[in-house]
Amino acid sequence: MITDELEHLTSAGVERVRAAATLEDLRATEHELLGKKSALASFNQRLGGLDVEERKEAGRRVNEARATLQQAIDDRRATLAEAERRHRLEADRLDLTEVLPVPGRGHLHLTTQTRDELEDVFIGMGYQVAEGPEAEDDWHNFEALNMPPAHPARSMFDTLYLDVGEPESVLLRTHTSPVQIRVMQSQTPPIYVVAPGRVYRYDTPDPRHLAAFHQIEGLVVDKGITFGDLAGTIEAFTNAYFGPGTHSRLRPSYFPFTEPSAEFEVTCIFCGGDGCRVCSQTGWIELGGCGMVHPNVLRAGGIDPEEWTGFAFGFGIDRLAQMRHQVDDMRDFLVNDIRFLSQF
Ligand code: 2NM
Repeated sequence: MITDELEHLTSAGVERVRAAATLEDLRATEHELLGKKSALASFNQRLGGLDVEERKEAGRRVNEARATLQQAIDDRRATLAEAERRHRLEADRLDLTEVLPVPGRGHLHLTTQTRDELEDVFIGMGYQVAEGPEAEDDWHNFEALNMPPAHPARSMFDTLYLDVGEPESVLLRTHTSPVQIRVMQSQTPPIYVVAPGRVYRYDTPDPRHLAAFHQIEGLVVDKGITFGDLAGTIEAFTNAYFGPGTHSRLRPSYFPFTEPSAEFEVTCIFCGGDGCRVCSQTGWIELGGCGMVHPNVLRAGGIDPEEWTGFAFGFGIDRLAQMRHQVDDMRDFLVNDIRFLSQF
């Protein structure tokens, strides 16, 4: 009697186990078939009413049934676990050979293209390219450039200070001139270098200004360098970069790190110097600043101003790109709108 019931229970149970579709399902089925409240568990209670021999035999059969069900469950669990593992692997598969339907290849940002072209021009003129840290100390960014603490010229640069060390001792460089200081400290003249890179100002962005923009600055230190060498270099650069037929001119200005100082202008590339709306009918477009390196700056760089002289110049890379491509709003450089960027 018990034997028949057990046989039925076992075969029905094995069917249930084989029908379990997931590991989750199987766990529930196992609980139902072998748990404390299962039909199998109730058999153990019924054993108490049997005599010794019968009880022994029935107990053995209950254990057999339990073992059979447990084996079926274990087998099913292994099968389901393998299937779920395969499924997971298939879902996670990353096909590195897959070709996605993208509209085309990307390219360098206009600012980077412009920087690369400028570097090429100066390398062609015999210059080396130098880089330095964007987080600078007050000494390299200001003091060494002839701007001691509280010097009024410091207000020419709206400085972003970092919350590091003493207040206002570490900052985001406001120009790449500190790179030139580092070059002077680490090399002996003759020096012919350009320092391109990102600089920062505490400014509200507008169509012609960004708070983070790019500059390229040049520095020459050699024996007997004169203002004529500076003017000739600016002219040579203008011809090389904008093409023959374009020229440059200097007009007096002020920078604390150069004396004398000048602003330089180049022939308007839109009207060829005839006068148009872009150049306000002047035929010239202002590009950057320059001058003879101040003796205090040479000394800060460890160079004897009695033995060596030099000139320096600098201008904005983003501004140059904006001018050449007639970009109305420089903030578009940073929006990452592919429709804007893919034009260049
Ligand atoms: C400019 C204008 C004028 C400049 C000066 C130096 C240094 F470090 F040698 F003194 N580097 N760059 C300089 C001079 C930069 O940018 C508008």
